[in-house]
Amino acid sequence: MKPKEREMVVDERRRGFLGAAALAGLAGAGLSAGVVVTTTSSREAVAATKEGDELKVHMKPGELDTYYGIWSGGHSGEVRILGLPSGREIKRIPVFNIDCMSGWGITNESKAIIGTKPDGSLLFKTGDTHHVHGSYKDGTYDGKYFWVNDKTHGRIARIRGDRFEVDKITKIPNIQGFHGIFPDKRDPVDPKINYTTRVFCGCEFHIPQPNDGRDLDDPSKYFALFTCVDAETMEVRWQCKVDGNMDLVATSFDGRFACANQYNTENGVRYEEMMAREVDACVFFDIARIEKAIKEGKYFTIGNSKVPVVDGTRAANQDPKTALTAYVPVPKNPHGVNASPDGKYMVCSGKLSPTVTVIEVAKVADWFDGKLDDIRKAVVAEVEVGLGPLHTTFDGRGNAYTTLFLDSQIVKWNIDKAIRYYQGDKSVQYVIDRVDVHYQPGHLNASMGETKEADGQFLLTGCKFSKDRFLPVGPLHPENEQLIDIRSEKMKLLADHPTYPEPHDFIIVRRDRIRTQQVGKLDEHPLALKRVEDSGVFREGNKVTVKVAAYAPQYQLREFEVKVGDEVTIIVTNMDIVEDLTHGFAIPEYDINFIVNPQETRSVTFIADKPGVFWCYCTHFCHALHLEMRSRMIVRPA
Ligand code: K7E
Ligand code: CUA
Ligand code: CA
Repeated sequence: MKPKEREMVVDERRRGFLGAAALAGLAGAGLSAGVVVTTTSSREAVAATKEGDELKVHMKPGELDTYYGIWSGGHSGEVRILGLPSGREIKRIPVFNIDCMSGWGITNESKAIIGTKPDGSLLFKTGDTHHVHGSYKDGTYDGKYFWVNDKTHGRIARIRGDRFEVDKITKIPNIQGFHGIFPDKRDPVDPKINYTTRVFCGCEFHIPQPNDGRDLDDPSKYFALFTCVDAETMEVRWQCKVDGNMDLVATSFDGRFACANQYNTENGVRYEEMMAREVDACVFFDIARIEKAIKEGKYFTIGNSKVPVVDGTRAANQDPKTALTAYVPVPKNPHGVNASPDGKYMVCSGKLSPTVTVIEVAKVADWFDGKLDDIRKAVVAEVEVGLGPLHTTFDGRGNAYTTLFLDSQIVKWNIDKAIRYYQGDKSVQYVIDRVDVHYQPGHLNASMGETKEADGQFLLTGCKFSKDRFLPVGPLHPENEQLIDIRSEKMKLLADHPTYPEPHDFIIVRRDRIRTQQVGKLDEHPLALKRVEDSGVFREGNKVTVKVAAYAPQYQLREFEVKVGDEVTIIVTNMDIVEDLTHGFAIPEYDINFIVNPQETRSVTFIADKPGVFWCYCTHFCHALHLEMRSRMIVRPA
C-alpha cells in the first residue's frame, strides 16, 4: 500500500472516532445534516509481484491484503471473507445459518430472505455451503454478485458483492443434494451479453419425482435434475433431467456449455452400486438448445412445480444435431470439473482413478455440430497424476494443479505436455512438481484461477485434516488452508491458516474487482425513520409498532410501554452517518439480538408474553457511552 493510501485509511478511522465523540453532546437533539461517507475498499489495481520477491504472508500493521478470498463454510451454513495472502478472516456472512452477531435469522428483513413457515418461524435453520462463485464480465469477476449452494435443503443464495450480505435465497424444486454451482460467463446466443445472466446448479441425489410418497421402493424410477437459475431475478428458469447424478459444475468461457461430473452413472442407492462401473461421465449441456426446446414447448413439469423440465437422458439425445446433452466418459467416480483459463479445456478428476481427464471444449462443440463422430474423441488426455485426484486449478501459464486426497499432495502438471504424452509421445514429462500438504486436500484455487485473468501468483488448498498443525483444542480440529507460492517452476509451501469447519471451495479475487458500499442508504429501507423525532409507540388494537432511532450514544425512545399479549414490532433505525458506527439491540428474556449498521433499518416482531422491565441494550461497541445506550421496555400486565 502506498503511504498516501494508508493515510486515507487512518484518516477515516480518526474521523469515525471524533464523529462519535462529537455526537455525545447531541443527546436528545436531531442530527445535524451530514455527508454520507462512502468509500471503496479497493482503491487500486494490484501490481503483480515479481518472481524472486518473497511472497508476503504477514502484513505489517495497517497494511491491506491484495486479494479477497471468498470461502464457503460447509455445514456451518455460512460464507467467510479472508484477506489474502495473509489469511486473516475479515468477515463471516451468515447465509443458511442463524447468526446472533448480526441478527441473521432474527430480524424480519433476514427472515423474509430466508423464508418462513405460516407461523412466522424460519423455514430452515440449517444449511451446508460448498461452492462460492462470482459473477463474470468479459471472462473475469465483475464483483457484482456471489452465489453459494445449500446442499442440505437445495437452496441457492446470492451475496451482494458491494456489501457481502445475502440479498436473495431461492429454493430449487424437485432436487436433493444440490452440490455443484457455477454462473455462466456470457450468453450462449447474444454475443453482446458478455456477463453472467444464469447460474447452473447440479444435484447429487436421485429422488422419486415428484417426491411425495410414490415410488419409494423403486429406485429405478428416481432421477436427478440439472437446474438453471436467473442471475438477476433468482427465479428457476428450467431444469434438465439426466441419467446418473451431478456433482461439481463448470461453464465454458464461450457461454455455450455447462457441464457436471457424474460419479453415479449407475443410479446406485448404495455405495457399492455407485462404484460398480469403471467409467462414469462428465455430462455437457448445450444451453442454447435447451432454451430453444423450451420455447418450442418440448418440456414437461413435475408435480406442483411449474418449472419446465427438458429430457436430457441418453436415450433421448442420441442424435448429435438435436442433442441437448452429451455424456463424455470419465473414469471412475470422478470428482471435480474445472475450466482452463484459456477456455480450451475442462479438466475432470478421477477420484477413484489416479487420472485426470482433459476434455477439449471445441471437440464437444464439434460433436454437437455433427463434425465429430464419437463424443469419446473429445477426451484429449487421460493421464496419471497420483492417488485420489479431486480438484484442479490453473496458473494462466498452461499449468494445472490438482489435489491428491490420498497422497496428501498437490501435483503440478502441464496441460499441453499431458496431451502430447497421451497422444503417443511417451518421452514427455508432463508432471512438473509435487508438494506435500497437511493433510488430505479437497479443493484448491489459484489467485484469479477461475478467470481468464489467472495470474499464477499463489494458490490455497483446503486440507480436510489438520491433525498436528495447530494447538490441540479437543476432538474437533480446524481445517488447514495452506498457502503455496506458484510463481516459479517449483511450488513453495508458505503458510498454514486454520479455518473453522468446514470450508470446501473458495475463490481468490483481486481486490480491485470489488467495490464496496461502506455506509448504507436510508432510502433503500422502507421502514426507516426520516428524523429522530419520528420515534414513538404506535398502537392498532393489540398490534404495537415501536419506532426507535439509534444514534450515539442513545436510543430515542429511552423507554416505551406495551401490554402483555401485544404483538410488538420494534423498528430500529441507525441515524449515525459515520462509517463503522454500528449499534446493536438486544432484549433480555425475549431472545432478540441484532445489529443495525449506519444509515440502515432493521425490525423484529414478537409477542410480549412476560410482564416486567426489560432493558433493551446496545450490544455492539459504538461509543464511550456504549454501556449507557439502553432503552427500558415496560411490559404491563394486561
Ligand atoms: Cu470436493 Cu462439496 Cu467441492 Cu468438498 S466438494 S472438497
Ligand atoms: Cu450503540 Cu453500542
Ligand atoms: Ca460410479
